[in-house]
Amino acid sequence: MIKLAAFRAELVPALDNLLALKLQHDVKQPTLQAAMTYSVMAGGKRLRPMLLLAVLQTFQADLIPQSLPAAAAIELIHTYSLIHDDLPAMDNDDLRRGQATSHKKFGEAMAILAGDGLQPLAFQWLSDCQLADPLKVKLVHLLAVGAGPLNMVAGQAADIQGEQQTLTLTELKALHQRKTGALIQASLLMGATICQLNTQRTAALSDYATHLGLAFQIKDDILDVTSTAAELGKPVHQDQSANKNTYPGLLGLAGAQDALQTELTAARQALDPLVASTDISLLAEFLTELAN
Ligand code: GRG
Repeated sequence: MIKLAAFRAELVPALDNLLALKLQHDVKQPTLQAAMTYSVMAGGKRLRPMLLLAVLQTFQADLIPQSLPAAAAIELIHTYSLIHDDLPAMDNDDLRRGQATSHKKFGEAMAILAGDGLQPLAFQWLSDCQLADPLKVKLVHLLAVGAGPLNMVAGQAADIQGEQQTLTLTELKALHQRKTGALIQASLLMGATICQLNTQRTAALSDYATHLGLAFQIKDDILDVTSTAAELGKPVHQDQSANKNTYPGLLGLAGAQDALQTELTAARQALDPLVASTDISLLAEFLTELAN
C-alpha cells in the first residue's frame, strides 16, 4: 500500500488543480470568484477529501480519477464553514491559515456570499460527477446530513450557545461529533458509498471515523494550548487551558493527551474487521500522524 506522504504528494496537487479550474469555470462574478478562490486555495490540509480518497485507495483505487470532484465538493463545504465561522457574528477572527480571513480581505457581505456560493456549488459538483445516479443521490444525502442542521450547523449552534455555560465532557463530545466529526464521517462514508462496501465494512469505517473525528478535535485543542504557551514563551501548565469548553479545559492537558490516545486506539481497533480482507495501512497512518 502507498504511504500517506506519497499519496498526498500525488493527489493533493490533482485536487488543487481541479478546485482552481472548476472555481474559475463555475463562478461568474469576478469579486465573488476571487473571494471563493482565495479561501479554497489558502493552503488547507485537504484532510476530508484525502480521507474519501484513502477509502478508495484501500478498496478500489481505479475509482479515484472519476471521484475527485466528489472529494473536492467536501472541501468546498469545509471552506464555507471556516469562512462563516470566522465572521464577526461568530468567532470574529482576523487570521486563518496565517492570512487575512475572508471578511477582512473582501468585506463581510462578500465573505457571507463566498460561503453561500460554496455550499450549493458542492452539491452541483457532486451531482455532475461521473458516477452512477443512485450513488450520487447517496453522496448528496451523506454530505447534506453531515454538513446540515442535523450535524455541523447544529454543532456550531450548540457551540455558540455553550459559550455561556460550562459543558460536561459528554456534552462537549456530542458537540464536537456534530461540529467537526460529522463532516469527517461523511467523507469516509462517501468513500464507502462510491466503493459500494457492504454493511460490515461500512460500519467499521463509520466507527473509525467517529474516533478519528474526536481525536482530531482533541489534538486541535491540545495544540491550541501548547502553541499558545510556546508563543508566550511560557511552560505549559494544566490550568493554562483558559477556555473551559475544550478537552484540556475540562480534563487538564495530561487528561486531554490520555483522551487522545484512547480515541486513537479505538480508531485503530475499529479497522480490525477489515484487516483480513484489505491493507488498512493508509487509513492507519492518519492516526499515527495525530499521535505525534
Ligand atoms: C459556520 C455552520 C458553520 C460551521 C462551522 C467546522 C466549524 C463549524 C468551525 C471550525 C472551528 C474550528 C477551527 C474547529 C477546530 C477544528 C477544525 C475544524 C479545524 C480546521 O480544520 P482543518 O485543520 O483546517 O482541517 P485546514 O486549514 O487544514 O483546512
